Amino acid sequence: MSKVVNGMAIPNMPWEECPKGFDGPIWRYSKNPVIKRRPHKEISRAFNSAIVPFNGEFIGVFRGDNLDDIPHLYVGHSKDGVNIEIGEQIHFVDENDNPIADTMYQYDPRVIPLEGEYYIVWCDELCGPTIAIAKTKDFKKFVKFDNPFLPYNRNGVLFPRKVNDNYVMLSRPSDSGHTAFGDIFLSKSKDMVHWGEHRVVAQKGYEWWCALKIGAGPVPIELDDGWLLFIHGVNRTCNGYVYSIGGIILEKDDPSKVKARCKQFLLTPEMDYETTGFVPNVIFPTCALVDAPTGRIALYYGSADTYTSVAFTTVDRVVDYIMKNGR
Ligand code: BMA
Repeated sequence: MSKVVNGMAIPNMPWEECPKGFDGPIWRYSKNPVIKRRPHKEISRAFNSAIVPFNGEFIGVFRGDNLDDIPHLYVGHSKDGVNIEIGEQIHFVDENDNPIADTMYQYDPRVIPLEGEYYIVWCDELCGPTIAIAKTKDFKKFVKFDNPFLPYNRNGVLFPRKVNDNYVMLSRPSDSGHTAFGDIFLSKSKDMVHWGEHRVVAQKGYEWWCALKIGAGPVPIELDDGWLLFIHGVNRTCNGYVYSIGGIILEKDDPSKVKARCKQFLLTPEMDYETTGFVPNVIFPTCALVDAPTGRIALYYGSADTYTSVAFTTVDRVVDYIMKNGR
């Protein structure tokens, strides 16, 4: 049995028991999707987003695709984690409080609680897509730093603590378009500014569901015996890309090493809100709330690049599934 360490109790996080007779590793929320089309007057679709517990409720950073299809970041609030109200667009300042001009687009934010603050890592425009980083204490003022990586790169995910005295970031180097390749890399930094010691963590698979590319999903979940990382994996069909959700366990003291990697997907597009929408057949995990005492997980994922959806599992159930079906 794996135990969550360094986690917190989130007794009010969304939860539904596993449906009777269901034997898969992850089950969907019965009221999906939790964010439907047109959630805000400026936004046609909100998805691939992240929330965290905050003052007894939940707050997050949301990707909102505007009425011209271009994505920007918005703050969102929720009392219960599923009824989510999207508020103001985020504009960044530098460390001296000077406004920074909005880049052309921003998307797929992760929110990482780290050393008493919240880091936001997302895909930003810098002569093409690459990873950007900012931090906030209150979700009102967001201080942006220099981009940690050169273009092109996406799916930056910070670990929630230093490992062996280094900040650690996963990323997925890419091209400027709908990248037809993708592997997960790990980079280290002493100061959150200079990143190096790059390592390949996991490459696209032999398995067809993740044969084209894989990328990190939510912030890795620290266990007593490793790190649980949900990923996206992409299959290229004659009718376009299909994005599923997979799982990997990384070594506790050296998370550039894979302990087990699930050969099968954990969840694949099946429901109408996953197979139909702006980009059909996409489920894309970007956030996991974990209640440390019970090991319950609420996994947030974008569906069909149109909606935000939630699925549930427990640490024991999903780790057991990954180990049994691992390579
Ligand atoms: C990826 C990213 C995601 C998106 C996915 C499917 O490359 O751009 O934002 O959900 O494609 O369209």
